[in-house]
Amino acid sequence: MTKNNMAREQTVFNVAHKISTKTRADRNGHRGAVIWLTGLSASGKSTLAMRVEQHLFEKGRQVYVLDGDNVRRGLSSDLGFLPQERSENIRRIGEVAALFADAGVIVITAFISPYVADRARARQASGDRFFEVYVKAPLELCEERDPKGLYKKARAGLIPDFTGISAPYEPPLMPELVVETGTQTEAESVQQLVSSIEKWVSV
Ligand code: ADX
Repeated sequence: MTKNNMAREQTVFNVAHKISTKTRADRNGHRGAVIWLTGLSASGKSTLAMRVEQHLFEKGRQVYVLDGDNVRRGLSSDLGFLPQERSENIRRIGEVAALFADAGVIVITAFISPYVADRARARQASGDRFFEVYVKAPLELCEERDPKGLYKKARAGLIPDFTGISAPYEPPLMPELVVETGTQTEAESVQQLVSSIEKWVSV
């Protein structure tokens, strides 16, 4: 333990809220939760997240999407795609998502989050409010979809460390849910997610 860490332990304290988790859940009619979508680029994470957000919002739920591309333009604008930078990106999102869930919100995160260890740390930050969803599509299909033209650029060597091409993706070992976007329609995937989330957040 460094001198700095010791100082922090002795000088930074936990401050208790006066509003309990249960009080927040009772008012919202649902629990807070982190719905952690992980999968390759172009597997459908953002599309699904935004559609599910819309569905839940229309049903009166407190819901918000944290999306990789958006967060990388702000909170994580100082980070690139090296392994340690992705880890830091996911660490930040894991902590921010945990705060959202604590506030009673259903937060849907849409990040590649390629490393098992980083996702495990995000789970730790939220405990039993964390639900991992593997948005699964074969690499060939993602590459064929290539909505942002990034796979093409990665294959041409213009983007280094591209997930699935020149950087690894470690699939979840025991996700709470697998959504097969390669074989289902978008509407089916949305429905599958919405009904699982409704179950997970019920009071
Ligand atoms: S993560 O690995 O740190 O979780 P994140 O989800 O935030 O990644 O960002 C992924 C998005 O950044 C992709 O959808 C793509 O648009 C863009 N991107 C740019 N460079 C890369 C890269 N080298 N690997 C993966 N995605 C990249």
